[in-house]
Amino acid sequence: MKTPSPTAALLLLLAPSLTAAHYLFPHFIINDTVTKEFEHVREHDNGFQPSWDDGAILASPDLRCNKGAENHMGAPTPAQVVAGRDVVGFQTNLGTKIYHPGPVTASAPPPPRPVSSYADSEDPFPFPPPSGNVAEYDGSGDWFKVYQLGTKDPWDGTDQGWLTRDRSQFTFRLPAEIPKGQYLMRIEQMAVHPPYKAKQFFMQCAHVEVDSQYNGSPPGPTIKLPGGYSKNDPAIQLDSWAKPKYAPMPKPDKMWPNEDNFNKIL
Ligand SMILES: *[C@@H]1O[C@H](CO)[C@@H](O)[C@H](O)[C@H]1NC(C)=O
Ligand SMILES: [Cu+2]
Repeated sequence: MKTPSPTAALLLLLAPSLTAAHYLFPHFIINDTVTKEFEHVREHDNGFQPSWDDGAILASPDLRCNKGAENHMGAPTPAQVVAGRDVVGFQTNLGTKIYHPGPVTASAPPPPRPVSSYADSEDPFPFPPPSGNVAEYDGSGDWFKVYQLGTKDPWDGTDQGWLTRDRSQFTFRLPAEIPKGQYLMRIEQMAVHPPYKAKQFFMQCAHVEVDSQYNGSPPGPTIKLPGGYSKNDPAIQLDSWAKPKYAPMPKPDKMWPNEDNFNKIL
């Protein structure tokens, strides 16, 4: 029998403390396959830290894919998925269970524009990039929401009533109504447990290449990140200590193309 390498032994020692820490979403999921960490997910430099800073995160580009994500744009390969067919999603680091109450949402901006539609631009640093390449995309475009997980209905206002509670995988069937192209796909968990109306944001982005037959109207409604969230939003005003009976979801108010992926656990 092989003796475990020092690295493996160290990992075993570290595992319990990581489970008690906060979470990352380094694994992309396609159907039943959990891919290697950061194979398709863009790493960031924020470690396990939640983001809030008294709401400053809502006005920061770090709200998109987390602090320092731009330093890792070139690393992931895009996950190859088919709209209307594949189940996609994210798994936490080491299968850590989400123990903070609060919604999980997954959203995507429209694909980076292909060269052909960008021929006469004079902007030297165009975003979305002219290449259509997600590895050059900072997520400054318009984001639409494709998945969300909130509370049981009816909800008794408790932490246990969140459908996100104690889960480590968040998956949904990619809607058919998504145009072909490369995308960033963003997962966000907004922890609502801190006192009063403070929040903790955990977010991360995956690189995804969608194959699709869809050429209908573009996905929407959309928001910008930052810009689309405000401290006054009902979802962010939720006071989890006030025994709420209803949990408003983060913006945008509607999902694309319909609400079928709301609170749906596969
Ligand atoms: C995912 O599962 C569906 C059946 O539910 C299958 O048609 C498809 O080929 C699978 N995708 C991949 C990438 O294996
Ligand atoms: Cu916390």
